[in-house]
Amino acid sequence: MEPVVPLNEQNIEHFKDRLSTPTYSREQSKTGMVHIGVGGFHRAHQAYYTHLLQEKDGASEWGICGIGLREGDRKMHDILKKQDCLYTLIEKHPDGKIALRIIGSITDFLLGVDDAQAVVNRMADAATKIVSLTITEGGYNFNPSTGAFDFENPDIQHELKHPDDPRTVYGFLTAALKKRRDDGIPAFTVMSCDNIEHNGDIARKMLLAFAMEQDKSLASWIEEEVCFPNSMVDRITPVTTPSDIAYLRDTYAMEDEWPVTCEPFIQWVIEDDFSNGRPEFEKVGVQFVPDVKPYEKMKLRLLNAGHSVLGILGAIHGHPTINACMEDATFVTFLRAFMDKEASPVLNVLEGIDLNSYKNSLEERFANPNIKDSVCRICSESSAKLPKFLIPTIQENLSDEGSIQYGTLVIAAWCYYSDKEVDQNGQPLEIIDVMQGELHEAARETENNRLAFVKQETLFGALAENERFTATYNTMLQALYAGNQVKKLMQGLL
Ligand code: CS2
Repeated sequence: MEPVVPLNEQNIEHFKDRLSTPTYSREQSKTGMVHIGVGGFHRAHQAYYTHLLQEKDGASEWGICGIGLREGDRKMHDILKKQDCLYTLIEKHPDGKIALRIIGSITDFLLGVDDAQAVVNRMADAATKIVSLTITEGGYNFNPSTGAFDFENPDIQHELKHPDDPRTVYGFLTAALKKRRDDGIPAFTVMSCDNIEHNGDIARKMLLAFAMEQDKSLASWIEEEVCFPNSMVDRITPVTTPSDIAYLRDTYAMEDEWPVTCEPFIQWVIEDDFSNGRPEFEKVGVQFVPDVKPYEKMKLRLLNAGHSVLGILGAIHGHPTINACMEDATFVTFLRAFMDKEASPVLNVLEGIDLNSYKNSLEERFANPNIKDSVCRICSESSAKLPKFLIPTIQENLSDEGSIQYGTLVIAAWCYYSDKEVDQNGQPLEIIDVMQGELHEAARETENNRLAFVKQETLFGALAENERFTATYNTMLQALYAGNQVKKLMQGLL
């Protein structure tokens, strides 16, 4: 058997003949972008687009330095550092075809928990033109129902008292921007790549709220100098599994400890609003538009909400993956009914976009049998996702006299899921949610107080006060708690 060779810069020559390896000089790469939150999605999306651009024209000033701010980022840091920041992107097509690329656009990785000053210095370096973020919906530190910055967060409290010891993204951004201002270096752009409507506006609002408390003159400088483009980002990136690692080992005799898998589809629509220059991403298919909001809303309310609909209902039914849900006709019809009758009516129609083909393409993407995106990944952090993806659709339909039954069944199922923590076959559910303790407590109250779960105002706003909602919700909840199969309830609505 051929010996297994670890992936790193020195061994890249070895893989050149069988795999697509970077054709640009990584040594000449300067760090033009610093990225906070290097997970699968960043590596399949922005780092991939940057790699394509570097393949095309060198683009050597736009290398990426990854940053991890949490202890949980250490594993990714250690593996990537060991591999000279190289990793394999495994693109899985529905017909079984696999496209492999070794991505070289990330050139360094720093951990804020180990050396906060090194992170601040890198962000404050004149070569850094953009600080980009995938810190997840929960990372923005705002109250989902009021939208206000959460000053109660102990790390935020700490940073306000000790600006030299940053912990959260806000502490790091302000420390670095202050240093740039004091050193006479132009501001960088803060480019949010998270699934939040108006992600740039939210990043701006939160950073300014924090900076105002910390240093008013710095806040004014940020207000004047820093651009925060809104963007819509899209590529389904399931969690890497041991079989992905084994596949590279067995087929290519390569040891990549953390490859990334993704679907072939990719999209990035972004506002052309940068403080200090930007890569020419349009050369590799990124769309620059004056206003991204309608695109963001369409994606969040159809793709992400659609995922949550399948994920939550699929989880309690016992489907392990999104593609398993799409092999079940009831789920397919239910998803389409939700998209057509509840999500689409409250969207602004985009000129030049055919909503029907967009929904058809979502169905195809969700059905990709090789992606095997677990319902566990989709349901993870639902407390941060549903208030952005699904609850606004229900609220808007309540105001517009629109249909709410499909969305409401998902909320009732979420309560059941949070309460029981097993599926309807008695199998344990793997629940990942920072709020799971509170969700479980509130859901447990349901036996005595039907509305306890939806009375959590930070998540649901005033939904529990709306009679049409509570009547629909109660009927569904009762049916679920009486032991009816969720699939039966779904069929009853179709
Ligand atoms: C998913 C997203 O976890 C989720 O909520 O809907 O991660 C989704 O796969 C990406 O946004 C696709 O672009």
